[in-house]
Amino acid sequence: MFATDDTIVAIATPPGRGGIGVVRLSGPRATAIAQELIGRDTSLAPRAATFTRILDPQSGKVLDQVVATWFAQPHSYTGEDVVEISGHGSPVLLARIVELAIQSGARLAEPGEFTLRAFLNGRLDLPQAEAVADLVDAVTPLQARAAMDQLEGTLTTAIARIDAALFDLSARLEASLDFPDEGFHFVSSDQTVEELSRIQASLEQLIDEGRAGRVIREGRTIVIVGRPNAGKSSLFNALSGAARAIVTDIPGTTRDLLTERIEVEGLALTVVDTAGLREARDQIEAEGVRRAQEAQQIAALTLVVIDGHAPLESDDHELIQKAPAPKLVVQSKADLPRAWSVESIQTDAPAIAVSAVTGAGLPQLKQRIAELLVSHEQLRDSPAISNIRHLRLVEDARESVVRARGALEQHATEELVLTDIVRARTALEEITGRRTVDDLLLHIFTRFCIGK
Ligand SMILES: Nc1nc2c(ncn2[C@@H]2O[C@H](COP(=O)(O)OP(=O)(O)O)[C@@H](O)[C@H]2O)c(=O)[nH]1
Ligand SMILES: [Mg+2]
Repeated sequence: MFATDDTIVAIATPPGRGGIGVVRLSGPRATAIAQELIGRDTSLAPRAATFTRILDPQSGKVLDQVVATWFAQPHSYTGEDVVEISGHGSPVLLARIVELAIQSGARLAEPGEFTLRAFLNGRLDLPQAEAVADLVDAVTPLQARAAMDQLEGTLTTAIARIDAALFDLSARLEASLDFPDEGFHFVSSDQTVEELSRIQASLEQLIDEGRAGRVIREGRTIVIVGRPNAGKSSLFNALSGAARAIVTDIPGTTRDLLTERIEVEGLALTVVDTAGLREARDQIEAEGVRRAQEAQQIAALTLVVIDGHAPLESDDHELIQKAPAPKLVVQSKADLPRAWSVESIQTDAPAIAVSAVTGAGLPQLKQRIAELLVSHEQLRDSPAISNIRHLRLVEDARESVVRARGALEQHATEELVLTDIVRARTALEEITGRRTVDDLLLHIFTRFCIGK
């Protein structure tokens, strides 16, 4: 992996112009290098912002007026000496400051390297470091809240509690192993089974939350299907708030898949508009229909649009039935007189009347979409766990706990039970990063942007 004993530098603000731009230095020579950049007239002080200027050594002229802040180790983001130089937000100036820092002995930081150092120096555990990336990537307020909770340590606390219970159990089992002849059992088999059940329940609760957490963190795809002219493209445009899809009264207008990212009740969703499902008139339409059917396979939710202004046909029932669950029936064109009532369709799927023209029913539709993807409570309290890596490891831990219980119930030796408990703990330690391999760190931290 990367060296950790040198001084790294990078632009910490987003590329492009801005009111200010920040160059960040971290490492043993951060202050020395910053001091070289600003010259001898002013000197940096710990925990203080200093108004100063950067001199270009080539021309001897002032390059920029800046504010330099020294965060003395260990009370900094990385745990090392950090200097943040806030200059004017010009990409050319910031690049020049970085260049000068490199000439003075700094190295250009790799993506995520500041946060990696924070992790290696014990300032953050692994879920917290991962939360930093999620927070920066968040596109909805709900995603930001879930990431912030993780940064605040909700997952770490939950894992630590479970790990402490496992540790306690293993300590007592080991004690019984060490003193087999004393006629003294540190832990009864019944009691152990009971405790393992409790631990299993805690892990299962996390796994449950994780399902909703993943929907929040990763978003989901919803697919709009229906017969030609049902009003699919109009609904797609209404949901995305833009006239993305062409709307005409000519059946078969939409022939390829159209996708748009939207936010619904804090969830980041991708909506897909599809070609109308019918006997295709030509090759292009046939391909469109094939793609529409394929899109349903990846959908987390299917919206089946049925023209509310035209009489129901047998095809419509078939369409609703064939759509994969979970699905929602949308009775379109609610601003026009209705040709049928939503009660007349036989399906377990909820049905909602919506007008793409007036927007009536759209808020209700959005709410139902969100509820079908995650439950009400899960939308209210952000779940402790949302990352697939964490979820897999919690599932591994649960499996080991179940195995330990099974072994106990079959009166296996304490050693066997212990092996599974140790396995469960190993999985949990991999989440928090107490046990890590370089590959995993590389995988996690290269996801970051440079300067983070
Ligand atoms: N009055 C009314 N007309 C609609 C509504 N939604 C769609 N339409 C009309 O129905 C026709 C077909 O719409 P379109 O969205 O292209 O349907 P698609 O073929 O399913 O994509 C167009 O003439 C639209 O203007 C609606 O909510 N109200
Ligand atoms: Mg269309």
